Parts: sequence; C-alpha cells; structure tokens
Amino acid sequence: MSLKLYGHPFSSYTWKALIPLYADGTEFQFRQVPEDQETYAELKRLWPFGKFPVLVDDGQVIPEATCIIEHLQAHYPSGNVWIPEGELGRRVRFLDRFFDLYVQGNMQPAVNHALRPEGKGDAFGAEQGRKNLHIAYDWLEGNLPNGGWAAGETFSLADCAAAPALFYADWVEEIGESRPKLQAYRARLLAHPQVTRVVDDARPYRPYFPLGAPDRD
Ligand SMILES: N[C@@H](CCC(=O)N[C@@H](CS)C(=O)NCC(=O)O)C(=O)O
Repeated sequence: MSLKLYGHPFSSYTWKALIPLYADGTEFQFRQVPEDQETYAELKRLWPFGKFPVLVDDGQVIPEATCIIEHLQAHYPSGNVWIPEGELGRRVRFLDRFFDLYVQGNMQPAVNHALRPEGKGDAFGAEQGRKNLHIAYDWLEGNLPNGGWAAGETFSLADCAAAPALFYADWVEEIGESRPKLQAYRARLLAHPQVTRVVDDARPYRPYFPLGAPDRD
C-alpha cells in the first residue's frame, strides 16, 4: 500500500484528512502519533515540525490537511469532488480558510492555555480567541445557507474543515440557541457518516480534552 497517514484519532486536523479518505474508500495505512516514540520520530524525520496529519504517498511527503485533500483529489479521484472548479471552488477554498483560521485558530489558544504548565500559558490570547469565536459564529450564522452544506448542495473541502472545527469550538464556547442556522449545520455535519465515524473513533480519548469534554455529542 503506498499511502500512509500520520495522525491521531482525537486530532481535529487529522479528522479533516480522514473524512475524505473514508468517503472515497481510499486505502491507506494509519500511523498513530505521538504516543509511540518510534513512530513519532519517523514523522519528525519526514516533517520536522512534528505536526499532523501528514500524508506520505510513495515517498512524497504532503503536510497540511488542505494540501492532503488536494493531493487526494488529484491522484486518487473518486465520485466526490472536494474542490470544485470556478466560482464555487473559490467559495469552498475561502470557507476552508475561514474554518481553519477563524474557528480552529480562535479555539486553539484556549486549549493551548489549558495544556501549558502553570505560568507558561497565554490567558490574554485565550480570552481574545474566545471573543473572536463569537464573531466567527455570528458571521457563519449570517452567511451559511439554510440547508445543505457550507458551499451548497455538495459536501466539500469546506465541510471537511468545518466538521472538526465546529465540533471542538462548541466545546470551548457554545454556539448557543441564538444561532439556530449554525447549530443545525453542526448537527448535520455530525450526522454525516464519515464524520460520525471519526467522532466515534475519538471517544476513548475524550478524557484528554484539557477543558473537560462536555457530556454530549
Ligand atoms: N496547519 C496544519 C495544522 C496541523 C496541527 O496543528 N495539528 C495538530 C493536531 S490537530 C498538531 O500537530 N499538534 C501537535 C503539535 O503541534 O505538536 C494543518 O492544517 O494540517
């Protein structure tokens, strides 16, 4: 088998790469990091930052979840179109950036702060991130379609980014009843079979969530 994916079942960006791999039925070997020292060292030889997911295709190293999905679409095409052509594709790419940078990016500081040793955190950054999450939620509430997926009828790269981002962001700052459209979109994402699969596979790791995993989802 030529495809290997380094990642962790509880990692949001790993989910983003796993969802299309599962949906396409593409065969791959999962290399779980970082617990096992040898596998983690292997990952760091390939990608010295040690961040995951990283895809290795017959020796070619592809870091970054978005780039992994682009690689899958180009080299392992299926009936699924993750990034459409033209204007719709530009919308999908923009929304992919939105979910990574404005949802994940504003959720992560609170998680990082909770993980850091006493006195080494960034309480100010965590607070700013929490505030910005509400701005991101309001923007999504005003700009998401009423049904379907983020960019329309087809589940795309944007939804692969949205699923983990909104799953964990809601654990940090609840989306709440005042944003029914966004709440309903998150619920549709969690009911998608490949999203359900990654959520279920990650259940054993929930006790590791540093802010305490809520008793739902
Ligand atoms: N920009 C990267 C982010 C990858 C990332 O931050 N992954 C996290 C796990 S979700 C990670 O590797 N954390 C461990 C670390 O930073 O050492 C992507 O889109 O794939």
